Amino acid sequence: MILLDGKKTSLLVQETIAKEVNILKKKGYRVPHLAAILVGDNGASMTYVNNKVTACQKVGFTSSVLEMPKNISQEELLKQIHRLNEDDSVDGFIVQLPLPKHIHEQEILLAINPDKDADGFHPTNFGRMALGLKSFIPATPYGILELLNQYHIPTDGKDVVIIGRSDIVGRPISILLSQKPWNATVTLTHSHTQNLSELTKKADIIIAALGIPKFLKADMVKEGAAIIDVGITRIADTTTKKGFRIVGDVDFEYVKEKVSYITPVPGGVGPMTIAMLMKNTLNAYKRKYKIQ
Ligand code: L34
Repeated sequence: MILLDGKKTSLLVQETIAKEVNILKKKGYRVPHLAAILVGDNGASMTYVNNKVTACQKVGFTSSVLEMPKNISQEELLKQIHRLNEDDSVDGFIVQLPLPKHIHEQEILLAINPDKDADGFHPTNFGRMALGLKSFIPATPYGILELLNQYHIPTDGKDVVIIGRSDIVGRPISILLSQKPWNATVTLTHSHTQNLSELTKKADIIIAALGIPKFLKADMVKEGAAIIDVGITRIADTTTKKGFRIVGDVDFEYVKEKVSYITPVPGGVGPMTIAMLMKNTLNAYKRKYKIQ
């Protein structure tokens, strides 16, 4: 079994970006700038945004975080987005999800200038991606593709089963893997899927992105399969310093004995998400200044 090391791979991606930033600097360009809007005080969201800021420092980007109270109005949040849309010093920005219940998420994402949409969540970018046109690819699916690529895991003609149809992970990765150059045969499963095990047991690659800890058991996977675990649920654990531990959607201890490749949680898809957000930000910058 080979562990798909997202931490190590994310560092490789970030090193490449850092080199490019250095070249830009030498040429007298300013460095790329990523902004993030963080609403409320969700612990996980705060950690993820912090990790994004740290990555910006690592690759040499400018970053800024706009922290908003959890009772912010729809109107005020839209105003902040318009401000970032118009701020020429900001190349890309994200609105960290989830948002509080009273906020209309679709309207918020629709307000982001597609050229600055480093998450690729705007319908224009999602539509472009689905048509195979140039677009920002959502960071988590992009990270999964990069991990498969770095470890030379073939997808061409392979059976891929995805568990979970979210707008951020399941749906976009299903579209991407079915396209060229990946050429996989994709099955997108969800809570209404019948006989899920029958499908997963035939899969060469399984992507678990449903958000239920340890959902994918050893008896659901084929010997030698590749397993991508996107789950990152926090479970209370008083024996740890932080008071919780992070558990993936895969029953790792048992599944790992049976498969060829598997991502750990943490240290798998999470760090790749961060690295590919950096890549999207650099791409937004390069497109803006027509570099390459
Ligand atoms: N707008 N909202 C927007 N864009 C995104 O791309 C995200 N996502 C998801 C949640 N909301 C979002 C993220 O950034 C999930 N996500 C994310 C980012 C980073 C990590 C996990 C999820 C990450 O760094 N994970 C570490 C452990 C972090 C910890 O200690 O909790 C890991 O090793 O998996």
